Amino acid sequence: MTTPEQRRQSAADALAQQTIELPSWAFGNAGTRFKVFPTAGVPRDPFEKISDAAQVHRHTGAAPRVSLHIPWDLVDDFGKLAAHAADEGVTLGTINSNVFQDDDYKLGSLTNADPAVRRKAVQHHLQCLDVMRATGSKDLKIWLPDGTNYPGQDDLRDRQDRLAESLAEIYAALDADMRIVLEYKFFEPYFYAMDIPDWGTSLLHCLALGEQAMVVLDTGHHAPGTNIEFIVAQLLRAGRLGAFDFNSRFYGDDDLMAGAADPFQLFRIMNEIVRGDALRPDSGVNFMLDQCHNIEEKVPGQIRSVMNVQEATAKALLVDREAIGEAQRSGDVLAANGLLMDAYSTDVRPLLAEVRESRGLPADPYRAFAASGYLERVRAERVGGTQAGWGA
Ligand code: RM4
Ligand code: MN
Repeated sequence: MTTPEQRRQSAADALAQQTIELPSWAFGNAGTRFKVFPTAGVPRDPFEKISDAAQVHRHTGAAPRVSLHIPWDLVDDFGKLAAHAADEGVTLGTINSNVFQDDDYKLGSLTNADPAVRRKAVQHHLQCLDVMRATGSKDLKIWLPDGTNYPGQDDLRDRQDRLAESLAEIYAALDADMRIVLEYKFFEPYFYAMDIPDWGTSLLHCLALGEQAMVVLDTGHHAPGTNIEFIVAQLLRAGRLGAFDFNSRFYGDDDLMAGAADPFQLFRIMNEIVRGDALRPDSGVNFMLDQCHNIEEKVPGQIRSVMNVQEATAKALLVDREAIGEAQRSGDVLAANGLLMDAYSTDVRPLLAEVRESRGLPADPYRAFAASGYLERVRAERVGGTQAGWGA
């Protein structure tokens, strides 16, 4: 039997160790296909993106890594970018490839029927591996935009075979301590059939590739009503959950702040993570955000998102595991459900404030950042040049 105080203490210990990786693209201007609203003070280059991301870490103590997107974050000297990150107190994390913005990829990249286009797409990933060697990154994230719009447009099965071949070439070039993390998405930018539409397809390719290939679960990439925590449980069981892209959705791939649209869903996801003992820093699951902030300020938007993930995690950690296990085994439906809801209904903000203060961090990172004057300073400093933004 654990007491509530013991559960609170072990939750505090686990929360103090939790880390969340930030996406560099969250700090640039973003929008929909209708309009990108510019925001004053937005970074003009990858160095300034890292500086902004470091602010999130400075105030939360929970965001020590930044994902880069190639080519959006291409620089001449990645060693210099890594040194700048270290100066700012963060490290460079996952490298994201991009095969969705080149004319050649209209009919596919790694799946294209034309071997020359497939070669080009594979080469791009090999270039990403070189970037990783310079930055010290260990994960190559592949989100495959490929798909078809019309039945009969291309042979679905041939596309899978070509994909398997292309992935195998990239996989063969990995260093021993590197991983491919393979994302899925059920629709968009193509609408009849995406080539990696779901976790099953991603998992099959990962299993064929080998142990250095893992599935990425982007919380915005499912059909409405999908039970995402079931997928989490299943991938953990298979030992193939490599990473999350956290964000919120109401309708499509909305990329809203994690925990904003459905905090209960985020809690249920984190509950499976805790149940599967995957919160440990060495669990192999990288918790990342994949978001854009179209109408809100970007650094505070990331801080709020990190806090939302922490709150969902704290609640999941407070579930009385022994009691719920007993209720489940004895078939006590209402008691089991009640125990889960008790944890979800707990106000964990005081616990998180305590955890932060015990680490010398502000109790409320959001307010501390607002009071820091950082936004006012960069708005004045970052005048001239071109703001980073979607596609730039
Ligand atoms: C995709 C996917 C990827 C992200 C790109 C920009 O929908 O979520 O993870 O890198 O968008
Ligand atoms: Mn994603």
